[in-house]
Amino acid sequence: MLGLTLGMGVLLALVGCTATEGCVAPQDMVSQLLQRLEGSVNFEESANPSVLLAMNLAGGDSDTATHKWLLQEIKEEVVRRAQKDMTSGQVALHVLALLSSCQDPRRVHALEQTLDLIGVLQQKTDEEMAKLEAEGIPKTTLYSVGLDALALCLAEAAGAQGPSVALARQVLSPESHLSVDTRAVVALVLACVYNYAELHDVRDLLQEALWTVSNSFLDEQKERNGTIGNIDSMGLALQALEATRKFYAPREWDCAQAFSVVYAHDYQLPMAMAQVLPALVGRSYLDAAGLDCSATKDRSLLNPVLGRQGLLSARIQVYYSIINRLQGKHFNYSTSVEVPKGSTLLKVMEVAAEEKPQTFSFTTEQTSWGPYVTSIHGLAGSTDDRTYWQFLSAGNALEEGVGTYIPQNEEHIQAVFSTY
Ligand code: B12
Ligand SMILES: *[C@@H]1O[C@H](CO)[C@@H](O)[C@H](O)[C@H]1NC(C)=O
Ligand SMILES: *[C@@H]1O[C@H](CO)[C@@H](O)[C@H](O)[C@H]1NC(C)=O
Repeated sequence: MLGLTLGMGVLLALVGCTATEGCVAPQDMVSQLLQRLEGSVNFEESANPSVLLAMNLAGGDSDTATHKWLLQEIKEEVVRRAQKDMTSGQVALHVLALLSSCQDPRRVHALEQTLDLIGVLQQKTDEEMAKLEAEGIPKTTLYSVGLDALALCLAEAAGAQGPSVALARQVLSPESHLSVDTRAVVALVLACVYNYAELHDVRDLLQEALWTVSNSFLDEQKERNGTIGNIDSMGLALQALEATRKFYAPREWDCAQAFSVVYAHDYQLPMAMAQVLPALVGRSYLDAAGLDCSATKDRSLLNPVLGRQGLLSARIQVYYSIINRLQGKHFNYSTSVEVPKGSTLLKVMEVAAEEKPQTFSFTTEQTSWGPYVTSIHGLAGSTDDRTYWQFLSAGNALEEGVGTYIPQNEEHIQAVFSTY
């Protein structure tokens, strides 16, 4: 009897292992997140390619009105804006979204035009690389260069290897302090390019970089009881660990520990959900080009989940300072504002600006992660100078944007004009 039970246990374990490699979240959790992500799509705003990519990777139904709208909008957006107004990274995300929707990014048809989006991406990636080689920093960020090379690699287009070699050197350099998010994207692209690299030196370099990044993630997960970076870098970090197994083998990944951190979090931001969903079904952006294009998927979904809870009526006081000691005329202004408990930092800034418009007026721009603060007190961040308004609380950089961060009573928030 005991023998039989043990035998069954081993058999079941083996089945679980071969079917899924062990790292898949419960189906109801996946459906719930997918539903929430789909519900976040706003037909008044521009379509977010990361959302379409995540829906496709997580096996969402491609026959829904939302899915069709996203795909159509993305094609139109590409034809209208890719060449002129998109950064290289945005073009790359659109390529990934199209690949995952079984569309050919070399021939995007919309608005009675046809565009070779791969050609556009190659050109923009060349511009990033030219600046990286000349000045040591790319036109935008290394994160975006990672996305560029990843999209080129998955589309089997030329031009992924050069950036990958540069990125591998960056992650191995002791001087570069790349964020978890950036290292995760780099790991994804290196794992893709590794399959195509022919030169031994190149393969060795990529392998060493992959080994280094994946082991640093595994070490951090172990040290911090499941967390790698912060909650919003978990999605990309898990995707990277999923995709780089053979580079840290025979070391094993305790994915259950990492997944439990994700399960314990109540995801609200569409971008955060879009980055974590693929990992929860055991996939990564590397699978974007390999989805079964003939299959029609049908999946019944659960009811939408409610958003934020109702706010309490109590009021709190928040101290707010804006500091520029970097550029032009320096300044350092402080104020204290009262807002309803549970208000976002954006609300605090709005109240400060209402009370003292001369000093605290600011502007924002809508982005994939929500409102991004572009200027305060007439001073704007700039990609050319690599400046931005950084937000801190008690000296620590916030891990959320102003549209979601909720200050506590008596908290002191600083906006500091900084470089990156
Ligand atoms: C590069 C980057 C930056 C760069 C962007 C500069 C540039 N010219 O590219 C800089 C250093 C300026 C930056 C700033 C901040 N960032 Co940032 N950033 C990233 C990173 C690594 C990649 C984004 C990217 O390039 N995507 C690819 C491109 C193609 O897509 P995109 O839609 O065009 O990307 C734009 C937006 O992402 C926007 N952006 C970048 N960061 C943030 C943060 C917020 C809150 C918003 C609304 C927009 C935004 O800038 C990108 C380029 O224009 C992500 C990591 C991730 N997992 O996504 C974190 C990330 C988005 N950032 C984050 C944070 C917290 C911030 C700050 C609030 C930090 C702070 N304490 O001040 C500030 C924003 C403050 C403000 N002024 O509103 C968090 C957001 C988490 C959340 N829950 O909201 C992330 C997820 C990192 C993390 N794991 O914590 N960031
Ligand atoms: C580690 O995580 C587990 C599961 O999430 C939790 O039960 C445990 O208390 C945590 N331990 C520490 C030291 O944080
Ligand atoms: C800003 O001014 C306050 C006093 O008003 C001071 O305590 C603080 O150190 C100043 N900060 C900077 C960065 O100059």
